[in-house]
Amino acid sequence: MAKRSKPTFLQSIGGTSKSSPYYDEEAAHVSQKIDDELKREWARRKDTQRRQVKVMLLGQAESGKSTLQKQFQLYYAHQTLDHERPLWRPVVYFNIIKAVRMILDELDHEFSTLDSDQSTEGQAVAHALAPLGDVNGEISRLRSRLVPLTSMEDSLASELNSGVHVAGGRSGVYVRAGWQALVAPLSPNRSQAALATGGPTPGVAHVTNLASRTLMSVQNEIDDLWKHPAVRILLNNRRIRLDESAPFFLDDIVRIAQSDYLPTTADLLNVRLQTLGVSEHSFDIELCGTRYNWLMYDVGGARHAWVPYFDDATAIIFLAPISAFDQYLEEDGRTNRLDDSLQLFTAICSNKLLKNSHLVLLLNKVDLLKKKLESGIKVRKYITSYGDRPNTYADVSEYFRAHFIQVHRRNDIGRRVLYAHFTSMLPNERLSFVVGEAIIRSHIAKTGLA
Ligand SMILES: Nc1nc2c(ncn2[C@@H]2O[C@H](COP(=O)(O)OP(=O)(O)O)[C@@H](O)[C@H]2O)c(=O)[nH]1
Ligand SMILES: [Mg+2]
Repeated sequence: MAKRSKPTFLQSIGGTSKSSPYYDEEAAHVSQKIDDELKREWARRKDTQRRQVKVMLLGQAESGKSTLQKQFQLYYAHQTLDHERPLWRPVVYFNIIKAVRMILDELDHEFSTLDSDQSTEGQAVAHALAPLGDVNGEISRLRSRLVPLTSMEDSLASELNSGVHVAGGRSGVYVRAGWQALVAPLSPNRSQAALATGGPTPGVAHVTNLASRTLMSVQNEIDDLWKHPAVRILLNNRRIRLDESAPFFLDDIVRIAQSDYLPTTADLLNVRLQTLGVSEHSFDIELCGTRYNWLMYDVGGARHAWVPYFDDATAIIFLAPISAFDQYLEEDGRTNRLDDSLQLFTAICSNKLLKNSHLVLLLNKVDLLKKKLESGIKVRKYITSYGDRPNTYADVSEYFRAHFIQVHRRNDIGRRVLYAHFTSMLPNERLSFVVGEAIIRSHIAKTGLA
């Protein structure tokens, strides 16, 4: 049977046909052109639809969402991160100032309570500190030398917030999504040039430059404090608790205190900054010969509040920091952070609005988990159900993974495959590629493009 050709656009809307007395070559030509245009438009729409991948990052505060987003940016659009580099300078300064202030606060607290602390742990600490001599005097001297630096914490926070006071205060800086544009509305080249000459960076705010100079003048005191035997003892006994990235920056104080300091890639990945609102990042990713446009949403702070806006997300990447088994929420000191992650994951699995999105679970911060277990921290002290299982990385990580898989099996409303990976955001450069590939592959399979 001869194949019937499809009617042209004009024919399909009841226009001229070859058998019609009004048939005219010109009209047929126009009709064909419109047809071709429509076909192209239809193909283009289908193409953008299948090539756009919308990814939502979810997980409790400090789970590693922003770090994962930076890893993607590094891998797929590193020039954009290079442009941002100078803008991260005040954030690194802020991380250092906060760490110094926290050490001093904790020392203060320890010295005022140690005498009356009759617990075995308290006695052990007092015993270890005794041979050090006049610790109190040495720390007081360092404290007064460091006042010019520690007193800048609030003004630097306020500068990062572009003068907007945001609740959270001393526990951290909360910036709004897109803060980079507000901190320094300068072309990156100009600010980099200024950095290279060592002079003040025009356009980069006043407090940042002041912080830079102050840091340079008190770098020895910071180093003395950080290496002080009393601080070491209290850190080892977990009487001083700092942000996880604090040791990384304090170990490198001499490098960071230079006037021409520009944050390195490792600095960008280690720095901690809490964002409010949703930040969107776009990457073009080439995989299997096809270009995909990834829109990645980092949903800071507000947990579930944003979910309804993402019911068309291709994938959700849920980050669970499994190193946090011995930590509690900042806002609620009784909720274990691992329990909180499991609850959050339960809510995401059972959320009807998200049931069509792929689910990727990243059991993150395995490097920290290994370190904690090696240093002798016992899981069963914090998670009683762990019982007498061996306190090794292999057993602990598998135990945690099994819990998340069980939550998924019991609560997943979309009966989805769960892609679960153990990750560490810091050293593993291939991570973003692995996760990206897993999501795109399943996207390809779903849309029938394989
Ligand atoms: N050691 C370690 N630190 C990590 C890892 N992932 C993130 N971090 C650090 O954890 C802190 C919080 O991470 P961030 O991405 O800001 O968390 P968010 O609140 O979920 O956006 C930062 O200081 C990161 O450098 C990891 O896999 N290992
Ligand atoms: Mg974040």
